[in-house]
Amino acid sequence: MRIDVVTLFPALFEGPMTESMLWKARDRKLLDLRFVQIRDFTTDRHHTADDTPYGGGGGMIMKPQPVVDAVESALQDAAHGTPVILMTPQGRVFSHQIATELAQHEHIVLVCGRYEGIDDRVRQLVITDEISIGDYVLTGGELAAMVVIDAVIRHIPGVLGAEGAADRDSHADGILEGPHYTRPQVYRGLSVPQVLQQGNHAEIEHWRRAEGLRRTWHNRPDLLLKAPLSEAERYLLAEFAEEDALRRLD
Ligand code: 21W
Repeated sequence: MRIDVVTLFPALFEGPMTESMLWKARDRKLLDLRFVQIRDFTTDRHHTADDTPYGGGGGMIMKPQPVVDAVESALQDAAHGTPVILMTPQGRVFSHQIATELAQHEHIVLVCGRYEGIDDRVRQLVITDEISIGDYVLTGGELAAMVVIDAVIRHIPGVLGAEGAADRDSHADGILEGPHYTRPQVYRGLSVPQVLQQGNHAEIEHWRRAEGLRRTWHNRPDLLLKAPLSEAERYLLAEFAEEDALRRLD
């Protein structure tokens, strides 16, 4: 898979993109990650990439021409339908599903904004998708692009090693994962649950699903509206609700 990142700050990617999984993916030629420096496409002698906003309001806005030219250089020889994604707080919120969807493409382009934003004609002319990574304010699109790259490349066949399949991930089936343990058997007085030590795989699977459901109930009840649950699982949820109700009576 090829990913082009269009940015004023390619150096921000150096640390994260040369470590661990990302690096292995690049090393094994599964990921062709490139950076396009927007400033290289400015035409004045000061290499100006931003300007003041029409209508006032303060802050600076990225000029359209250097960004559009940078995107078009990333798209040279690109297949029709190559996603050109603007990282923006106004985008649809990134998710596991969007990550798997993007991983199906042979090539994607990520455009990172800085300052107060990018002249909207960039969006109108070359952008096909807009993605936010959540409802909080960052200083630019670069960290958000790194989050997207990390989540997407896990779905390229061959990138994940012994850690296992991306379709077993938390979020893949709409409920959270349960707790994990390794040795020692007792740490600061806390024991590994009996069921994990006994090695009955059916019971272990059942326990993991139940604990995952418990975490989902407590931390992400919003996920339960969409999760496909069995009769037995809905019964477990009713038990968690009852436990909570009883605790409130204490
Ligand atoms: C954030 C630029 C907010 C402009 C009041 C006065 C890309 C992002 C970004 C940014 C504003 C993503 C303001 C989640 C994010 C990104 C930079 C609006 C701020 N408020 N996902 N000025 N959050 N952020 N103006 O911030 O480019 S994806």
